[in-house]
This record gives sequence, C-alpha cells and structure tokens, in this order.
Amino acid sequence: MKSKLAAPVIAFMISLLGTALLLRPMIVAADSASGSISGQVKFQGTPPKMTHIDMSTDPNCAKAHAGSNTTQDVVAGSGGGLENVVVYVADGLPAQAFQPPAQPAVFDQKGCTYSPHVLAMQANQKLDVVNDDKTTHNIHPMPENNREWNKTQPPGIPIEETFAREEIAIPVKCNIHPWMHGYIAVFKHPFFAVTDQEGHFEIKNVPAGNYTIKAWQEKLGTQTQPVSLQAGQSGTATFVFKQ
Ligand SMILES: [Cu+2]
Repeated sequence: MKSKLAAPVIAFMISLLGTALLLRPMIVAADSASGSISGQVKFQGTPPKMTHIDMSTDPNCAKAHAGSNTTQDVVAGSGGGLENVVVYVADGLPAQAFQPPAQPAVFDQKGCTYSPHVLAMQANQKLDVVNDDKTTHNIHPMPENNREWNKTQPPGIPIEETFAREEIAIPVKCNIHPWMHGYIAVFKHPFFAVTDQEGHFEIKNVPAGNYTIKAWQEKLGTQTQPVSLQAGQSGTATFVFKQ
C-alpha cells in the first residue's frame, strides 16, 4: 500500500521541481530587464558667486556656523558639476500606479538651513520634518498642486506630513528666518535622483523603454532630452546649464 502511494507522490514532487526550475530563469530575466540611467549635470561658464547669509537676527542660528554660510541657489563644484539638480523620467513610463516607499523622506533644519537644500520624494511617501536647531522654525511649503500647510516647529519636535500629487518643485520657506528657503520635488513614480556635489546622478531600476528625461534647477530652469534604455542595459545623459 505504501509503495503504491509513494510513486505518484514522488512523480508529483519531480514535476513541482521541474516547474520551479523552469520558472527560475523567467524571474531572473524580468529582473535584468531594468537598468539605470546615470550621468552628470554640468555648469558652463563662471558660476555666480554664493553670497554670505547674515544670521545675526537669531544668535542661535549665527552660533551654529563657525565659518561662513552662503546661499545655495547655484552650487557648482570645482570640476564644473552642478549640485541639487533634480533629474527624472518625465515621459514614457507605462500608465501604472507606483506605491510610495515605506521609508520616509527626511527634510532637516540644521544651522538654520535646509538639509538637503533640494529634496526629492514620492507622492504619498511620509515626510519627516526635523528641527535639529536650538531655535523655533516655521516650515511653510508653498505648493500649486498640493495642499498648503504651515507649521511652527519648536526644537526637537517632529512633524510628519506628506504630499498627495506630483509637483516639481514646491518652494519651502521659514516664516521666522527670511534667508531659509529650499525645494521639495514630488513624483508619482520612483524614477528620479538629485545630483551630488560633482553633478552626478543615477536613476535606478528603470524598465526598458524610450523616455523623456528632464533636469530641473531652481534658478536655471528645466532641460529635456530623450534616453532609450534597452533591456538589461544602462543609459546615460549629460545636461549642461548656462547662466
Ligand atoms: Cu527657521
């Protein structure tokens, strides 16, 4: 009786194993179909001088800066790379909803400046606003396509917020310290990046396709270029901004 049952069970298990082996390469193929789009954003010419910010009206802010502190409107590195540029897929994605990441985006107030100066996040992703200063701030995003909010934030008290819709980019100011301003770019998909000090960016896990890529800079505007991404390949893009 036992041996009669064992044969079909073994046959069934072998067929399961076969199915698993067949499925495995398909899953790997699906993963390798996406690639990254990377590159650099450059500034051509002489970058505008960053001006000193006088924080003497709030000694808590002034004390936080041992040296000089400057405006961050156009931050060009010595190698010509442009920092704080938002590079993103603007067109070409399939019409699907992308879930926001579980991890919150963080917008910090440190030394009475915003860190990062330009934040990029997904719509409906949690936004943690942090006050790391010994003074009270007032965080006031001024959106055109989202709900406006305006909150006083004493030292160490967390604020949790979110933005429901795509908007590139929302200006943020502090009603207490007039020099404080930054931007929050909100996307309905995860295919965006903000350039680092050398102007480099990498947009990861982009499915193969033909895309319109845009680069947004708060003072210099927006640039557009097409990028074609083959299955499993990486794409590149270079943007050059001039004053
Ligand atoms: Cu402030």
